[in-house]
Amino acid sequence: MAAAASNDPVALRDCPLIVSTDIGGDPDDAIALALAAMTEPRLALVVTADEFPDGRRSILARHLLDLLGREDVVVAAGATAGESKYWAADGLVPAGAHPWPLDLYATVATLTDPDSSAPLRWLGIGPLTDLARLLEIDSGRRNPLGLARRLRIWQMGGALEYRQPDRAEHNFRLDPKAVHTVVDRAENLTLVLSDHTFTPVIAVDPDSPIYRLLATSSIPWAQVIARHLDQWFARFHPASMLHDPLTVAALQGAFVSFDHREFRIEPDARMHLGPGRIARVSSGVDYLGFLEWVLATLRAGAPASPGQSHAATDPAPHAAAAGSESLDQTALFATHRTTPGSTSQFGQHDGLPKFRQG
Ligand SMILES: [Ca+2]
Repeated sequence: MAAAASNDPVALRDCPLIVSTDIGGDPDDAIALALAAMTEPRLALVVTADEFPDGRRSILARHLLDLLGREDVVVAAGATAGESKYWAADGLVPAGAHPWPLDLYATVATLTDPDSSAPLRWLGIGPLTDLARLLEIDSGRRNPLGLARRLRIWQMGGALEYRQPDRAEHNFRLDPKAVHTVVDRAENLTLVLSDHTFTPVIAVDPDSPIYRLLATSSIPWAQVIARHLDQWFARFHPASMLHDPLTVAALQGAFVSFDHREFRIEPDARMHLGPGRIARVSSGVDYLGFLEWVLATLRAGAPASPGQSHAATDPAPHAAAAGSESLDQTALFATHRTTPGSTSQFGQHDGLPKFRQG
């Protein structure tokens, strides 16, 4: 089957999708999960990098998916790697909600026929701990699923020209050993580098159309994400960069271009070009097309075709639609963010706000 040998997002569209996330800290994970829930019918499993003993990240993922009408998606609290200082989602889930312990490997096994070679898609938007663990478990099985070969992985993380040369990018830094395991073993790895996600062009702050769309909506899922953003702004940073939503777009073959590059990984997970491992890494981004797609998709509560976001001009009949602003705001957004020489609202700060992945 063509998809078995392919990394083409279109050919892989009908393959099950697993999302690995540290949702609950930087709200870009919650926005990414909402976009995936709206646009990926084959979204099957969400694994949370849940370092809190109460599994709160998995509870938040479960609640958000339920509000988005995706009760069909399984949620599992994953490994205890992460950075507990980043939590910005207090009081956003129903009282008494609790996590459901699941065996991650067994759950992944239910998504596929063990005798098949069909691909599974993996969207990594947090530390690589659970992915590494799955690859290790699988390789030690008498009858492995062949995950190292079958997983098509899109991971947000790594950097070739990190702005802080003395440290690795955030997701890589959280678990360097897992990075080595994944880079050594996974045969189909695509990295959306911080080099391309860390830019104020895709930062959401209280003046952003994306924030206003969510904050002025009465739809419950939109309210949860808006309150989550509020807590993030109040506790950590004045904006949230859309690192993880951009990785969702990359998984769908939209807005991000890639090249095969050869690189090595330091023990602390810093990346350098040169002999070592080869993977597909991001090489360029259509930021404005991406922002229009995010806004149109959230407004419609349903898929907006990449590059055709203006098709969503009709008020969406979908019950989950967040839309209340006119689509004209999309054009304003694009203009606002790209005026040559403009730093938009960031020009009002002494310097760029310090972001999570910094
Ligand atoms: Ca994340």
